[in-house]
Amino acid sequence: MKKIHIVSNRLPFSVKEEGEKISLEASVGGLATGMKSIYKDYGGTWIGWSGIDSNTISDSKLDNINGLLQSEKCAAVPLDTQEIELFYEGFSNKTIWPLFHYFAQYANFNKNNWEAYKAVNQKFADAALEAVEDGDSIWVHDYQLLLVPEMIKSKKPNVTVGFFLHIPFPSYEVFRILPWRKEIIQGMLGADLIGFHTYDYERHFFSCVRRLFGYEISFNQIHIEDRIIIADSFPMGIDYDKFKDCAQNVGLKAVSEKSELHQELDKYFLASPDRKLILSIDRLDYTKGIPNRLRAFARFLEKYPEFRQKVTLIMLAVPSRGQVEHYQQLKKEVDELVGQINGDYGSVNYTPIWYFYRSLPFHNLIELYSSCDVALITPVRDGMNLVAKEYVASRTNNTGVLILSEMAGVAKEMGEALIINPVDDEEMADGIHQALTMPLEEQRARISFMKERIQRYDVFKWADEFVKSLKKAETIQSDFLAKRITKELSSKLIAKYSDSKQRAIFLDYDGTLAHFKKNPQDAKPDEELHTIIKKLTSNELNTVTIISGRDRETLERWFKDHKVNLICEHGVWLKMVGGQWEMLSAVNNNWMPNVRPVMENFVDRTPGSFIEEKNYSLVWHYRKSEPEQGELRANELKDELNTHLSNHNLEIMEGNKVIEVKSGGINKGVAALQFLSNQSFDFIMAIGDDWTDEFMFRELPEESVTIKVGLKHTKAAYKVESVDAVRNLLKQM
Ligand code: GDG
Repeated sequence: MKKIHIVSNRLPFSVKEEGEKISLEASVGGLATGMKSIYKDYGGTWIGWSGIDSNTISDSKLDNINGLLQSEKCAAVPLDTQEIELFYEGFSNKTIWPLFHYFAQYANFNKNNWEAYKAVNQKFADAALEAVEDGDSIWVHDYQLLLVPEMIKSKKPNVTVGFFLHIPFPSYEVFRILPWRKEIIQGMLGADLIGFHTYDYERHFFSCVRRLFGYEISFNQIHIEDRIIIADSFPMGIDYDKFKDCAQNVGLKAVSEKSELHQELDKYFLASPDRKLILSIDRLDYTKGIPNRLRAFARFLEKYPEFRQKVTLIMLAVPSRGQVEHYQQLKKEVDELVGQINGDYGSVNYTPIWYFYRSLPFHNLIELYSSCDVALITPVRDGMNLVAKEYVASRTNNTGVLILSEMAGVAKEMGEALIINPVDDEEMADGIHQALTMPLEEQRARISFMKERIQRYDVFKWADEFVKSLKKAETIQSDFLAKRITKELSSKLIAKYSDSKQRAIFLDYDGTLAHFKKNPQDAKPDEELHTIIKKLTSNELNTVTIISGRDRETLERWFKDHKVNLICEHGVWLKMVGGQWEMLSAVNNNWMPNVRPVMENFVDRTPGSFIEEKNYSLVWHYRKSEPEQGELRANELKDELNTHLSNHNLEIMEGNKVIEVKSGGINKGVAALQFLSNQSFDFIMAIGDDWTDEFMFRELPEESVTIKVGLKHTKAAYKVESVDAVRNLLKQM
């Protein structure tokens, strides 16, 4: 079986030094847990930094560490003091982190840091390239390694690369600020599959790809020259059972077995039965909204004085990135705010905020989750936020209330939480009040609903789903390559052409013979195209037909000097060489009962959209839908109609925010067949680039040479990349 390798900034082990003795300690973080099964089942190597500064450790110790890591199937990427400063603390944490979390004012754009980021990404890529073999897959993680996918792909195109971003992907308006924005997107596009926590991050990414590179995106597939890249959302889960089981054990412990913290918590409740605890846990990071949370808590105590003496906020702030200036400022601000609130509202036997600036052991975390009545999780930006899911998983009796910021990715999944705006003190203060007064029944209903989902979609499922999609991406890519016209294939087609005596050649115009132009009237034939058509039509064995959606007048004007037949308006009109325009049509409505349910399904899945029924057509309107979702669904609908309703000779028209399905068997396929019906040909070729040409590819006899321009899924037998490739092929005929 082919292997799957993992690349992440940190390895899933940290190195412990006790005097001369060195050992490894396995990480229990979400990523390490999620990857465990993947890493074991697929027997790959985990590539990453060990956390050791290679400048400050002796060579013999480093060898020792590397040996230990190797036995755990890890390959360490050594980083020295300067690399840590410029690549990690610098570009990763002072540029990408703030910018991607919408703290553009904190982002610094230092060229040296960027150069170091590139160089260190190359180091990671080189280490990965050493581990992989052709046909293997690699899963690269997070914002520190955005350039790695391309660095791997360019050297080993046969390796399937997945990339997952654990933080938000910002809107184009923010992303565009980055001087190296194009390089970053290009780096990510080296992957075959790009994963995000939410659909919003995915659509921001698509928007950046469209705006910066103009690549075509259909569904969730990005089409670049000779590759297809899939982007999708995979909301990361937690090890649900681990949290549930530990919380159950905590609940069963005898007093003597309880930790000191747990005994303190018990004492607090014993002092008065109507006492309540609110929990706040995060790394001390400016994205987590800690000062806002503190201010809102103060506002709560001010607005609802009856809760003073009764409600305590336990705030665990885990030290993080202490070398970076903005984190030092934040620490100062939080220290001051805690002091101020405790000073304002505290008394001899009441401390409003219990503040811990440290990391606690796992069992303490569970004790906090299971003891606190409310979890207050209010980041100003957060890719996902696993603490919210951990709190819910640990509520064994289903009580408790989760207050959640709408800016955290997790809010998309946990609609049953109290969702608040993290900068709105008033709303948060009222949210706290609502949480503390919420009836138990309502608490249970909300928590059990959320539990169901996080139990089902846990971290193992998340990893599995990503790997499944990675395999699908591999198949899509190889399907695409299988149909591509290579040099050898092109010679075979030319030989087939030369051996034939009666040839019918159907050529679509826009996107096939001519490049698209902003103004359609500017796409008229150039000299090269005139020469190609002249040569093709001068061969009397050839019957050449331009078959297009264009109107009669335009086609007639452009091709008046050529001996070509014209079929226009998607098959409504035909004009033979030297003849008059004639209409090809036949109308019926018997397809409508089949199409309506398909459209209704899209109405259900796309808020704001609706169906209009006309005499001979059904129209799906999506102007009022969320714009990017509407576009995405429109593409899906077209594909579904093309795939499932091919027997009906339907004409599917894409208008301005509408998809219209017309009756009547008017399409390029019917027109081409009608054209062929009175004549016999021993070589039929059709070339086209869009979905209207799919009718032609489907209707023409099986032995026809049908060629799709572009990489999209097609009924055609072959594909070519571009208009230029079409012209090159025709020139050889
Ligand atoms: C990034 C993204 C995304 C916290 N304090 C202690 C402790 N923790 C554990 C929690 C939780 C984890 O740390 C924190 O995870 P989050 O998801 O909340 O946040 P980030 O660290 O910022 O993670 C984030 C995540 O990546 C995954 O993709 O959700 O949006 O920013 O698991 O339990 N663990 C222990 N002691 C503590 O004091 N043992």
